[in-house]
Amino acid sequence: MEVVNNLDDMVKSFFDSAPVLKDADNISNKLSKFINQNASLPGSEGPRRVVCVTSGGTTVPLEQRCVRYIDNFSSGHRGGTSTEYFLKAGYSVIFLYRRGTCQPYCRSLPDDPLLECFKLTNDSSIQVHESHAEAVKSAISGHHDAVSGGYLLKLPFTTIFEYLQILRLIATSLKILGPNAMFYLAAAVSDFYVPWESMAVHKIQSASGPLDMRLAQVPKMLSVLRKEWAPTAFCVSFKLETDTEILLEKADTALKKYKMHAVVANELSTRKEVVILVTESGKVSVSRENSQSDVESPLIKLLVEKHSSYVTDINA
Ligand code: PAZ
Repeated sequence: MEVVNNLDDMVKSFFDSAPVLKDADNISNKLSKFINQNASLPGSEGPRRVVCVTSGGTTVPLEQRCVRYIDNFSSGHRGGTSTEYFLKAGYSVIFLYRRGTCQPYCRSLPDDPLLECFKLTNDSSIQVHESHAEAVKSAISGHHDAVSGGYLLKLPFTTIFEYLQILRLIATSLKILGPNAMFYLAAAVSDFYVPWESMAVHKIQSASGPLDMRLAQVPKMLSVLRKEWAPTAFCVSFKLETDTEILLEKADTALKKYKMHAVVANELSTRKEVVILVTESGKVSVSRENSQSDVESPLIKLLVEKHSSYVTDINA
């Protein structure tokens, strides 16, 4: 495997060797329609703002005709919940999510909603179970209002290749919104991958003995996003660690190194209860009010305020 060190070369090599994105034209068309529509809609302070929320984890395929892949734990809860709060705050949302992970407005539904929420009546029509009626109604109406109103565009990904190719399409399309665009990068993105050209084509055979595989480093696209793809957008990235000792230091480094406007630091076991918002002006601990509420509610409120100040400063 050729080792590429310089960031520009790593980025070029990643995209040049990635498998062609299926449906790229369709995704681009959906994006331009959504962004143009929203660019002409008024928001509470100037034009309507659009946020790209990324959610869930990327997979790293080990074979081109993929049977096995490396995955991670992310459930998409953060992204799905945050999307609801951004919509509530008057933003339009491009929800870039891992197929099969949590969806906005579906948090109160059981794991298998189709089978658990509905029942067949004696005349074979379908009825909602009384116990799930409220959750089903609120999921359908929240989702329907957002999608049919043109405020929510959902784009799925599975692999690291799809994720970064779609993120690039979104970022370059959002460039026209300048500072009114926000990136809220909550997806758990693989740090390592198998380059497509060095990947086995067929299922790796166990008879060949222990597997020895070298993974390349995924280029740090946050830098590219800030410098090239959407240089005036407001960018929020996430930092997850399991060791609290290093969490804030790593978040600080990410803020400076990738020139983020904010970094949300969270620890694996407490991520639904508390996060720390790291910005140039300091660190703020953000907690949920009680066990029934969401930490995303105060977090998005704070970020919306920070985004507003950013837009005002840029326009001044
Ligand atoms: O998806 P989820 O709700 O289970 O978890 C959210 C999270 C921990 C993936 C997110 O808050 C986060 O920190 N994302 C970035 C992870 C990273 O450092 O790569």
